[in-house]
Amino acid sequence: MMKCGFVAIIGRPSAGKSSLLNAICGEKTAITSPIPQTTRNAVRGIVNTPAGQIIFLDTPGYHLSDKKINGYFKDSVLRSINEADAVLYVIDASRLPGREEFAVMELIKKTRLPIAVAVNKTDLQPPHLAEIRGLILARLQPAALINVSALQSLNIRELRDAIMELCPEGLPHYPPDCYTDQTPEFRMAEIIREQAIARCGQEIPHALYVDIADMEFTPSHGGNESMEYPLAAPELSPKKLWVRAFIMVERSSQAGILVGHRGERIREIRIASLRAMKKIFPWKITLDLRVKVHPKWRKKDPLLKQMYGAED
Ligand SMILES: Nc1nc2c(ncn2[C@@H]2O[C@H](COP(=O)(O)OP(=O)(O)OP(=O)(O)O)[C@@H](O)[C@H]2O)c(=O)[nH]1
Ligand SMILES: [Mg+2]
Repeated sequence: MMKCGFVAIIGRPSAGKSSLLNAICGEKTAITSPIPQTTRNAVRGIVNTPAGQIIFLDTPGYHLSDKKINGYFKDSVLRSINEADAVLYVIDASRLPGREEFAVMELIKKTRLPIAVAVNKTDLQPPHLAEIRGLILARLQPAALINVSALQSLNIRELRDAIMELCPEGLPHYPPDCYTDQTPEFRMAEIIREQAIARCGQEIPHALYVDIADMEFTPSHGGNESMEYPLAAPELSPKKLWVRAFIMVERSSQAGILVGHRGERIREIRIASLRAMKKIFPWKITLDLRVKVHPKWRKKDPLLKQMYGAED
């Protein structure tokens, strides 16, 4: 009998959840960066093997903070847990667990779902590895506890197979050639955000979001363009896509940094984004990318709800 299950990926910011998802999927499904709190939405990555299908829900890093925006991220973690048949707990083995890590363990324990633990970043030869494994075993009863490296793809297949074991029996939810359910619009915004984060300092990443303002195909086919997955192969799609996007920041000083001297930085972000888009979309894309200031957007509930809230 085939397996099919939803698996929530839970862990602290920067534990390597999204990197691990990409390693397991073998596709770049979720954006990653060294800045904590990169992931903001529960992003789905789908893995198919002869044994069955796993639908991973990558979540924002679980973070103890009272900021308004963080409440949305926490809710997203809880919603993913509610939807899940099992939990993949990712822990960064290069950091000794503290208060926040123990809070994550508590949260996971409370779910009563089967747990697989990925002890990540073992490529860094973490000195506290044995201690961390001991702490996990003392606090959780994981069905699997596996040392991995998302960066070097160590033990990824073992982890994947162990997670499949935890999934219930069932038929696949998605066609086998799907590896994500994100809309092209969402993925474009994420790609631009990743490239912007990679090119600015520590504080700006949290202050920016990307707005895809306009998308238009030429030649147009009456506006009813199919953007359903799986996308057509490039040779089957002679269409051109024109996209206008804004990188939104909170202050004009941040806008200045993103634009750069004579527009150098925004140009780099645009070119790198196009390069990344070319790898996953079948269309020839023209990107009009600008920076705009949206003061205090992180305090505005309607926007936060629209971007990071529940779907309905
Ligand atoms: N050395 C090493 N670095 C890793 C590994 N996995 C991830 N990283 C790095 O850790 C940083 C965070 O990775 P992400 O995958 O974005 O982490 P995340 O848990 O999704 O973070 P949030 O979305 O912010 O919660 C990035 O700089 C990754 O390159 C690993 O196995 N080894
Ligand atoms: Mg992430």
